[in-house]
Amino acid sequence: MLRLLVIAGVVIVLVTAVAVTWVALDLPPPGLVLRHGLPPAGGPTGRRMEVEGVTFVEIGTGYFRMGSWFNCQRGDALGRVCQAFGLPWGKQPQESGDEVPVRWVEVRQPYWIAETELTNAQYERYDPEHERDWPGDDDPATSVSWEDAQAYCQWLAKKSGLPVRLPSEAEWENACRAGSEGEYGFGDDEKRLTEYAWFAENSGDRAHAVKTRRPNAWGLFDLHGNVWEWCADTYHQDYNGSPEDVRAWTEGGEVWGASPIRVRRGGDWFGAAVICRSACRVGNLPGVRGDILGFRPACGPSDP
Ligand SMILES: [Ca+2]
Repeated sequence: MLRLLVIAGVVIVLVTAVAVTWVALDLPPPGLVLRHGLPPAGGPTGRRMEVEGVTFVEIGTGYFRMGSWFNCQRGDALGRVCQAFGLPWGKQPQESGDEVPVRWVEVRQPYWIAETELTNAQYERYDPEHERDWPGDDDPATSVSWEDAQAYCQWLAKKSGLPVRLPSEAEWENACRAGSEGEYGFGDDEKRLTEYAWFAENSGDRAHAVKTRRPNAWGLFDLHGNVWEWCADTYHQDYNGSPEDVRAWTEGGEVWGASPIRVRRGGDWFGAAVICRSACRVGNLPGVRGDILGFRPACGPSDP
């Protein structure tokens, strides 16, 4: 009997020690390790394709951590009104808010994402009547609502026979992080943002041609800054209940009137560095248009 009690005690101590270590090191859920060893970070597979003038980069399977312990927005009622109108608040530590809980997300199947924001020239193959906010062919197409962006993706899908669509938030954040767990795809040093992004400090109050700042580690441009990018998801106030993989989270979420709020990502030429962070999220009505807001299409399966 005594021997059994000793064995049970040792087992309890061991299990507790492992659990404490797991939490302390913030390791991924045990299932991930058991199935795959340490989770691979994923990244570009090396495959690229061009569809109607749009270059897509294939992102491979793997795991990444989504979210942040900091928030660029207030999480209260006034903050949500400001979110709806795209007004940023300062970066604030958050125990609750729209970038938590930070969590592991799995890319179960490769997906494609455009190398750049969609440009005027690319968008106008679909809509020749599009009125440009920015004059250049290679400037990002703006004044496109979420519905316009959806319609473009559906047009390109039909024309190409490929599953072109808006990226999910998780796909977008994975592409933006490019393997980095810092505030930005290149790490935490805000001073380096000028190398990678057009934003308030260097834009001269205008959007710029795509691919005129440095690419991130996965060869993708302008995820940070230049123009905000629509994602497929409805806007939720936090990540509780979100999918464990990169599929778009479209069940539930915030509603304004009868309309679901949609998510935009990445900050813009007008915004401060804080809103260009990889984890920053803003919700908007899907019909909103403006010269700070565009998108980059994605393609491929998002369901496991
Ligand atoms: Ca952008």
